[in-house]
Amino acid sequence: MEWWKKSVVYQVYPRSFKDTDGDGIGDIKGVTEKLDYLKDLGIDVIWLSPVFESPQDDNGYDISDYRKIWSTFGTNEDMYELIEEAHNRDIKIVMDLVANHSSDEHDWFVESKKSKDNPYRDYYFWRDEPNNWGSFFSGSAWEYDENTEQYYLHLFTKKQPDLNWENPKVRQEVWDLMKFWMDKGVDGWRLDVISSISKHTDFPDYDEKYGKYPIGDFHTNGPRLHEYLQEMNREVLSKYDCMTVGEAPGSTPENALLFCGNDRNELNMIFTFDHMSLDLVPNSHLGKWEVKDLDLIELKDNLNTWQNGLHRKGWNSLYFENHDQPRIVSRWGNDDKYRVESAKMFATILHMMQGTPYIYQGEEIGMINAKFEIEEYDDVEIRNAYKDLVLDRKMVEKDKFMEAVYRIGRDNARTPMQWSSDDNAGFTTGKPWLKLNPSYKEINVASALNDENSVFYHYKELIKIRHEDDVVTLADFRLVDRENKSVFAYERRLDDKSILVVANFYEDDVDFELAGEYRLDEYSVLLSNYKEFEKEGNKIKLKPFEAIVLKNY
Ligand code: TEU
Repeated sequence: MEWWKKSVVYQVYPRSFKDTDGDGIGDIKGVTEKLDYLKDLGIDVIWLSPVFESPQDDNGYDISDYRKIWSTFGTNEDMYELIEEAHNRDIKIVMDLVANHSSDEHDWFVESKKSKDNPYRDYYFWRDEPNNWGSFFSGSAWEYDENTEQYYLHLFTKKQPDLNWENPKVRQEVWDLMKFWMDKGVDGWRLDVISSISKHTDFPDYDEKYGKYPIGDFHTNGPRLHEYLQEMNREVLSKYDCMTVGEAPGSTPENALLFCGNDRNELNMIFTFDHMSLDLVPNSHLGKWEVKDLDLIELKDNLNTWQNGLHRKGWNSLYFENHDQPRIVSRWGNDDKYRVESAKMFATILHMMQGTPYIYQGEEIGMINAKFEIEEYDDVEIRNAYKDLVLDRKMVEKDKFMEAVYRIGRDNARTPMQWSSDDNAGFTTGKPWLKLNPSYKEINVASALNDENSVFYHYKELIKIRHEDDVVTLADFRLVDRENKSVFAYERRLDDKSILVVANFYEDDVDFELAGEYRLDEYSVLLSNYKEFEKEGNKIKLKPFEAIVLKNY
């Protein structure tokens, strides 16, 4: 079995992970310093958000030199040391390939914008007139260049010009930079916005009914996407024992199999956005900044569709958090009285499903969302949306917009990692680049390690079960009692072996009657987030956010 099918991945956002030189920004030496902590947790792979040279317009997702480590994060030698030290602990390193676009300060773009006949001109998309496509970060996806009197495409900020993958020279540049790092020992890639690398080169306008600067189907899953990925696999990936996960906004289980189907020779798995969009109002004129309550049955149906859509045909990634998503206990759980129970509940329902689980830094100690003044946020997505929607176009009141930022803003995940209750949570001896979440006094690694009932040890146990039990890896998935509005229950079955996961998704006690086909007395407790559970015959009396893993073998 491929190693990444038994692995648990931990995502490090280096800027916020650990600062060792006192400049208030995390660095690569800080990751190396914490390898033993991650080994103790039991993770197998570290996915490192971008650490390459960058002007940091989008915190490193705007790369100006793909072969050089950003000096504030350290040196290439620091990166080689991290790779070696991780490998010494049987931990693999996956880097973040941001090749849908580069920085506008990359040499390629500096050359490209010099003249229409520059050899690098068609490394990017230049047109005489823009179409009506929107940027994910507000405004038009086209920026006018006075010097050559043309517009260039940028699906993100204007400092992130989209690379033209139609140009075989661009693809060769990407293959070469991937091989550069894999020859240094990097074990794979998370591929940023990979579903956008193929453009509809006729650049059709969206229908005007979608308003100003729409973002829709033309932004993803372009005509040559899978041709490019099959070429990437032939030219690079097939030559290494590596793991790949593509960030694929706009994916459904059907087209996910085009990326990661067993016979596709493209990627190993993708990140879908489906389940993490269920509390966003679809096609809102405010984009992602209009939130609604989550419907548990919608979540269960969505996860069920992905579990059964890919099972035995491809492979699922499993996540609730990353550097673009808020803290799940604040978003869908209870980050106050039942923070620990709800954090453990989300971990349980995610990690017992089929696929490779991803833990985002701080998720393993149940970190929560922050509430800052608008001026205290760093994220370019938040800042641009505030200017566009609140100040310029006055499409939403500031208070309502800020409620959405508190709920789903990306900076919720980017506040510095909380290592201890010491100054700056032990993250830095300097001035942190982003305000800390004041919760660090109570929520931190040091207190978690000293508390056998902490969220940390629950994650550690889930990881241990996954490593030791092939049923978790190979079994099928079926929802149990789909119609139940409070309980998320499912079965993993492999031959006559059965794991039952039963989770109360809310804070009210609820009785859960197992259907007759399941005889509770044939099951024993594999893991629970409470000391013991109450049962009467085939009925379980679930406490707030109680999550139980039962097995019959
Ligand atoms: O995100 C791609 C993406 O789809 C964005 O819309 C992102 O999901 C959005 O900001 C969430 O609201 C990737 C990276 O994960 C993100 O950090 C970068 O900002 C973006 O690409 C550009 O590189």
